[in-house]
Amino acid sequence: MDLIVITLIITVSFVILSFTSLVHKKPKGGKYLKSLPSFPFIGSLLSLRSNLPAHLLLQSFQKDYGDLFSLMIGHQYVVVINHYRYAKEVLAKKGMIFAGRANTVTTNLLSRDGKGIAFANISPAWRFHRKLVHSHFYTARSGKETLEEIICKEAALICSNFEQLVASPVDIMINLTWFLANVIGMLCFNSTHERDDPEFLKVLKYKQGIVETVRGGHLLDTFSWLKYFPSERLQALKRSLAIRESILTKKFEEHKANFKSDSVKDLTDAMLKAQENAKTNSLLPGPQLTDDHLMATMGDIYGAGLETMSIIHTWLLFYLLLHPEIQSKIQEEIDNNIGFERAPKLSDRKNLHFLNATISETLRIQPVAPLLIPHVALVDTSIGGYTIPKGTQVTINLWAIHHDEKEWKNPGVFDPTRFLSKEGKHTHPPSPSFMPFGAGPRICVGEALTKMQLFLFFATFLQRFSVEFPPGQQLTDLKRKFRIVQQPGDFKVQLKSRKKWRGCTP
Ligand code: PLO
Repeated sequence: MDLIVITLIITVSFVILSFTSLVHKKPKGGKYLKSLPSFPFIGSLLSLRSNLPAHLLLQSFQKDYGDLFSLMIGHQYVVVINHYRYAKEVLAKKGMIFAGRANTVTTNLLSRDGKGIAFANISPAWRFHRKLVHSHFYTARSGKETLEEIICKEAALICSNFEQLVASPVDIMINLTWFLANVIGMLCFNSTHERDDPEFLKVLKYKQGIVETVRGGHLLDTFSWLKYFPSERLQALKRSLAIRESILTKKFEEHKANFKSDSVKDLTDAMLKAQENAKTNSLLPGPQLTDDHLMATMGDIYGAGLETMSIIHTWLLFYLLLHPEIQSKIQEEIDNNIGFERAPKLSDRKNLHFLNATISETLRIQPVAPLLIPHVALVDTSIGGYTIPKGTQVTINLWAIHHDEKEWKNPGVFDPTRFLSKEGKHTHPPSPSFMPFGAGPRICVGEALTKMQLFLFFATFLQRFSVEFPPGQQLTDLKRKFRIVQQPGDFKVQLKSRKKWRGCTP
């Protein structure tokens, strides 16, 4: 780096240092949380240097700092929660007070400056976009396939595809992602991809590019002025976003050209219809239904639908490989309750207790976003009686909550039976320390979709197949890549068509 840049960094740092020390003084008289050691300008960064992923590092501070403590990231006051009691206070009881989102360089780029759903601050428009998605996903739609029909059709298709792949080990992640992309693609755009469609491969590429660069606790998100300096990470994010932009814009323009308000086929049409209605209905938030807003929501839903689903399906499949006895139990349940004459349906959920328990246990042991997305206090408030000034960022350590030894016996052990009653029924979580989709006003919009999809896919899959590690490729765990989500490493499986299924294929 040349001298001018270094001098610039030092000057800017001092300006910011003096500015932040004026602005971020905590009001006197409050009851403040125990804090990690913190220094001017860098905050607690020295204590945060570690090879551990952030959720494990923050959990490790629990011993000395308790379930609720604070730290400084640069000049940002951050509160960390490692216990469900405080998490519920923030997410549910005071959900509206803590419903803000942090303003960071990378999430601002991703969300077109805070638009859409996941990274937008709450507002009537944000609520409207959420409702639109919710009602499009879950409300019965006349003349159109239901969510259940879409998932069942795509699950049957991928399973027929798997039939061709039983001869040799299969790269499972890409195949699962293809199926999941088709479900969310149908919901968002009423379209699917062929397995080798170049556009699908481009989607995988940009998705990975975004996940690798967005909000990874990087310095760029701490010191936003760094964006004015050359940054490979920022360039990589911009490149991925440009690919996403070209794909989503194409879909959006096609929808606009063919739009008929009496035939709403997918989420994009539903949003275009709301945009059209807003022209005549002053109760609709017209200024927040511009093309830019719609594209942001589209990007969030398609992105979240694809990424989170592929992570959780991959983990569940991996646990089936690790525990053949769990696999057999689910298959026994399927054989007894569904048989082979028909495909599984959503109404079978009430009978397949072991599969439901396996889904819950996967969501517990491997939270997709171990630190959720940080919440921000919109006004001066409190958590557990401690003073929380407006603007505080709250990081909820879902990993610590789902692995709390006081709440879960041997939390690191995969054991679906913890979600079963004595009679073998899938019951409510045995501990309140379980919130895989968050809680309160910002709870995940895709919660019901995720549970439906996991159930229908694995019921369909296990009716037809068993899975094993390919010979000589036995694993005991997967590598994890922790970013905004925790991605599992790739692995191969050996599919085996079940004898019973082969005998009775409907
Ligand atoms: C995944 C990559 C996409 O291209 C963009 C995107 C949008 C929404 C994000 C999602 C990514 C990751 C998972 C997130 C989701 C919003 C809610 C979800 C963060 C970055 C979770 C698990 O909180």
